[in-house]
Amino acid sequence: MAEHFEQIRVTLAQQGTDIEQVIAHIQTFSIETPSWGYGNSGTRFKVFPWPGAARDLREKLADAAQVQSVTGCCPTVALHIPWDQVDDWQEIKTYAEHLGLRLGAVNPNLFQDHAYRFGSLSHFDKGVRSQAIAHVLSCIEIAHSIDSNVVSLWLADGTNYPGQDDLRHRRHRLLDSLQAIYAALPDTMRLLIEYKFFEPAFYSTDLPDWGTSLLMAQKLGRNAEVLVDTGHHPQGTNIAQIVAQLLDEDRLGGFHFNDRKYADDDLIAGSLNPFELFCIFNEIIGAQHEGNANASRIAYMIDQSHNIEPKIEAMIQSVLHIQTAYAKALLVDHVALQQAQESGDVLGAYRVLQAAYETDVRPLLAEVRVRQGLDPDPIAAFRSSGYAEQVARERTLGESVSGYPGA
Ligand code: LRH
Ligand code: MN
Repeated sequence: MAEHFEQIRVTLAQQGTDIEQVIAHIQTFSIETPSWGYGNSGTRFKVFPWPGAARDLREKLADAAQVQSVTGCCPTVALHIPWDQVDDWQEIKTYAEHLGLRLGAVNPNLFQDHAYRFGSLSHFDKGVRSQAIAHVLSCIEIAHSIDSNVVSLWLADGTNYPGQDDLRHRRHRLLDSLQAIYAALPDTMRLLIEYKFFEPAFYSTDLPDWGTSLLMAQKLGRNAEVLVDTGHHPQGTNIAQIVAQLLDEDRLGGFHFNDRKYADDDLIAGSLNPFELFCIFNEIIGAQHEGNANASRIAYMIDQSHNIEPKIEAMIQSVLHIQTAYAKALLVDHVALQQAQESGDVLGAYRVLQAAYETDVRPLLAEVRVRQGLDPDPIAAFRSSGYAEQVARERTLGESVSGYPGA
């Protein structure tokens, strides 16, 4: 491992990159894990209960603390309301801090109440829209009470048939509702607007793409930004280019990392398209190199459901994939890249990225973990902890509040 690390140091030095700077960036890079990724989840066909799966917020936080203890880069946990609703937010905030965690982005749920058959913030019935707005305002209250500065909004709103509703009227209603929400947002908080091109609506979705979310964010104000869920695009979409555009518009609020082969599969990030993840980080680090302010305030979050695999280990694996893509992107020789780009050296430019992408950064990440007093191999550390077996013994398959239908 050490000689490999030395080799990376020398290669970087040759391109004028100080490996200590790279390590410093990796040490400050953090990834938020989703509470709902630790509970039982599935598809519309089946939820396979996992022995020892977290059944409530306390157990989800305890499992997230395991991920933090072996990776050292996941200090916050995203919440979903009402899946994670509790009576005493101060008590759970203290419990999280006791575990070495902080409570992160608050995700309202505007897709599971019976009232939302025809939508929530875009619904034609003013009463339903008010109910939905009230729910988001209560989530802003929760975020305030747990010192979280992010409310992350995804809407299932849309239609299933042509003519079912007036698409411009839905847009007007959506903007009105978002403006009522934005008016209640403290200036210290950000509203992230997530988009998705389809599902559960199958004809039109009211927030289908980055452009629609960006337009809404720009109409609302400075604290409204776009959230990019990597599983929410039509096949063939160049997500790295969307990232470049949002950075340029200073409205890239955050990510929901996961991976997919077909639709919104919510699989382990980087498990199918690791080069896509690398290209996304290359855009962010390239912008950072040019002083883009947005690039240093991005909320990196995971949004996955682990339907057949062990949930905690899947989360650790995801974190390793994301850290790896980020570390490889830090190795890009930006001077050589710009020279090749501005001299029309197409393949030369590609090979600059390829050189970074094909660098084995495991010794680098291992070094970072050792310096943080961690085991260089988080998966091995977790497996040898016996935690998974312990919770499987302790957590009988009782009543669980995962929120996933049928879970
Ligand atoms: C919608 C989504 C959204 C969450 C949900 C769990 O597909 O990506 O971010 O609310 O998954
Ligand atoms: Mn998402």
